[in-house]
Amino acid sequence: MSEQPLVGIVMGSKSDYDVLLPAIEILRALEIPHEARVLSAHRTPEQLSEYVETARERGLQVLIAGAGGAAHLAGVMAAKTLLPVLAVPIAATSLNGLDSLLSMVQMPKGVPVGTLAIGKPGAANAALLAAEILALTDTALYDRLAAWRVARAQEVLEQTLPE
Ligand code: RP5
Repeated sequence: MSEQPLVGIVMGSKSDYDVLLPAIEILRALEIPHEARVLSAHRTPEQLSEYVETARERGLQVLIAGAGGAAHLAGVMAAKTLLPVLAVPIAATSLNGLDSLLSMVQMPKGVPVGTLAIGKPGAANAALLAAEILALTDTALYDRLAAWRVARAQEVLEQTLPE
């Protein structure tokens, strides 16, 4: 997107991209400027710090962190910023994302991480929650979000079952 990004999506590996795609698609659909980066809390700690520490001055307002395994990414990011950090646990190990979920949701008191569901539903909801946060001060976005919600309800009402 050419506009100044408002939402920054960080994933621990390119292998997380497919799971985070629903978040990117929703941000696109709601016309929310965003950016996505691969940065790892343990493999690129300095670059991750630089990204998060400069996020606010670069205009970002919400951060989304997606990671698998021990998934310390979101907590490390939250430690470096007062921007809201929304976390998406990713099933990347034999524990199927439960490891990431517990890591993200069990942040010690004082440094919050808003943790969503494991996998693609969590990614989609992270984007929607980011949109709701931004819509607090953006009435045009609020209207787009309301229309999106109405469209989802309409989809359900139009569903038919076999005779
Ligand atoms: C985590 O380890 C990443 O977020 C990813 O979910 C997982 C596996 O990473 P790769 O081995 O695919 O790079 O750090």
